[in-house]
Amino acid sequence: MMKKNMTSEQLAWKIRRHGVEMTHLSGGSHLASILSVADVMGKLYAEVLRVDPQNPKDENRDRFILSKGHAGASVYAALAESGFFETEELKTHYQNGSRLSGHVSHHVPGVDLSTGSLGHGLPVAAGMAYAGLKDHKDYKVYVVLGDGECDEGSVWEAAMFAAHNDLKNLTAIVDHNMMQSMDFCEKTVALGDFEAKWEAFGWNVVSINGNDHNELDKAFKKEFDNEKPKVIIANTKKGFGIEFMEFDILWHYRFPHDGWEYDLAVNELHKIKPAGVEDPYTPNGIENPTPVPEGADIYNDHTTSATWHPSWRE
Ligand SMILES: Cc1ncc(C[n+]2csc(CCOP(=O)(O)OP(=O)(O)O)c2C)c(N)n1
Ligand SMILES: [Mg+2]
Repeated sequence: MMKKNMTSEQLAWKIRRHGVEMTHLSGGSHLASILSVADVMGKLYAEVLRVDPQNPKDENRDRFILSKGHAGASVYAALAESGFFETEELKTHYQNGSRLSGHVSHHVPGVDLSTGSLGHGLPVAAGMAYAGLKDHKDYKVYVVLGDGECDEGSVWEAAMFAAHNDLKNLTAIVDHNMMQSMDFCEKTVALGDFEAKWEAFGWNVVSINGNDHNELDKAFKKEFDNEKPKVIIANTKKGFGIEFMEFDILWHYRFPHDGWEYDLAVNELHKIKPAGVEDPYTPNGIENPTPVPEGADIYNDHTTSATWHPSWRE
């Protein structure tokens, strides 16, 4: 298996397309979470992480943890497209007997930690970074968290530990899509001034549009003149790339059903397909898509509270 050379935009698109297919085939969930983090994952696997599909356990590899493990399809797709295993296997995701379990499994080549129970990725990443410094290794540790996940106390305990121990080799990326599983973060346990909180915990903070590859590029490259860990606040849209899913909480759990949901999802992705990428499932999109039935509540907001909306932040 060879690593396919792709730009981060091309890889991000592939992650989105695999994510639609994997959730569609399995009846699996969290598609909106996969879509919001696809650009971060594309950037990491196309350009940032020093990992080798021929030697997934290389002692000197960069470590990566997808702490928001419910978006497991995004890391499986990134690994398959990077040559860690065949992309054909992605179709088994969430099925009985598949090693590509719904949440992330460390039995899959290239995965450093099983995740899905939120709040554990940063503590483990901090431990890996601490060990790396103690052992005089030059690997780096990257961890992706959800913003709702940051309601977990263990995140802030690890944040203090990382700053106290000057873990400069640690980068956390928060997929700040303003939503969690049932509602907006603001309406669940508000994060307050999020950037200021990380700063107060002793971290270097970069806040960017996390669906913009140029901004991601600058954020990953940005150096600070101190020994502190770095957090990239990636301001994203939950469901980004498929308009009828954007900022609609329904698509945290719902999968694209047969018929118009799947057809429209695929065709929406085809509208933003970068040049030079092939769709492995429906090369030309869906040619005769099922029409959206009359009365479908397609653009309605399904959020439990309707008094605040993330689009207001702009
Ligand atoms: C410890 C724990 N509690 C609850 C859940 C159930 N759960 C799965 S996804 C989710 C919402 C996570 O929101 P966020 O971290 O913002 O991720 P997003 O899907 O928005 O990227 C919750 C509560 C879980 N996986 N782990
Ligand atoms: Mg979120």
